[in-house]
Amino acid sequence: MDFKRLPTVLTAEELIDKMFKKASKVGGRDLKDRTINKLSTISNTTHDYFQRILKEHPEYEKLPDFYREMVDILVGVARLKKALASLLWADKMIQKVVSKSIAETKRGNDPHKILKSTYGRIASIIDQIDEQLQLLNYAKNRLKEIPSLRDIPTVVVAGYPNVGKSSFVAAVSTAKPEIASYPFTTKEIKVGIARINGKEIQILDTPGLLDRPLSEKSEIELKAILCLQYLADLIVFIIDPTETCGYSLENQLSLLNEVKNMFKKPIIEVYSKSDMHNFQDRLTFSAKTGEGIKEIMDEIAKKIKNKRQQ
Ligand SMILES: Nc1nc2c(ncn2[C@@H]2O[C@H](COP(=O)(O)OP(=O)(O)OP(=O)(O)O)[C@@H](O)[C@H]2O)c(=O)[nH]1
Ligand SMILES: [Mg+2]
Repeated sequence: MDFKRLPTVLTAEELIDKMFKKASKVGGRDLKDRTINKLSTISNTTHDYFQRILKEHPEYEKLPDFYREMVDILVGVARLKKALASLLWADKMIQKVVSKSIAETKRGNDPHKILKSTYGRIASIIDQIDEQLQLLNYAKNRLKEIPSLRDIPTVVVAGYPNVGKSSFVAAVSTAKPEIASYPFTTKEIKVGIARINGKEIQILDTPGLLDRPLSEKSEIELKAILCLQYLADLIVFIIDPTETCGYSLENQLSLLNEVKNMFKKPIIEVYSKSDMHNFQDRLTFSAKTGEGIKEIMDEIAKKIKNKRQQ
């Protein structure tokens, strides 16, 4: 599923404008014929327009868990379904109004009058779904954030904000995440590819997590949780013992415990920023000097191999 291909959606005003402009260019043998042509053009174009949008959206409820829950966090599956249903409704209503007006025109009623009143009714139908059209456009922009993932071993890098997760991912994979000295620099999931013994693995950079109950976690943190829950074959948990990240070692270790209890997945605990400290009770690395990175990759290789052999 590639959410980057969802269509742009016009607002009600833009759509009405587009439809009527199109109809204004339609001709015919005489007034009656022209009116019928204009009306069918409007119903055909709105039908095609709505159907094209409907076709581009997946069946959200049937998406794999990770994607469905991401959509739920970013936009809301129920809201999206409602918006898509409203397009179907508008499509049907417009078809109905137009066929009635065409029949009236054929019966010899005043084409000018019919055209004017039908335009008014179509505009009012489209106006009624303006909010839904705007929601679909919002969804297009939000759902772009959802990464396209491959079915290969997946390592999820997690930890408190600012501890050096992105620096690690940048050092070992093809991803080029933003790195900065303030918390929550990473707001979206970034996917990098790394090679281990000639085989590709995915390494996911995630937003920082704080040690607090799930119900209090922000939208940004929830994205990291979904990766840990649904995508991780292996977790690399990064701890910054220098506390230059701005958070205490105690809080970071408490989050580590929570992650261990919550996900029950193979985990590698590592200290970052080894150029600034001498802690030795875990694997340690420095993204700055490159020290210790190879050892962590070796450990990842070992754990992934074990997992595949299970
Ligand atoms: N001295 C030193 N600084 C580092 C190292 N790794 C990262 N930093 C610094 O730590 C800060 C945070 O690095 P990031 O890689 O953006 O941290 P992050 O965990 O991805 O942060 P969020 O995305 O906000 O959660 C930056 O100022 C980095 O330059 C390291 O090995 N040594
Ligand atoms: Mg980051």
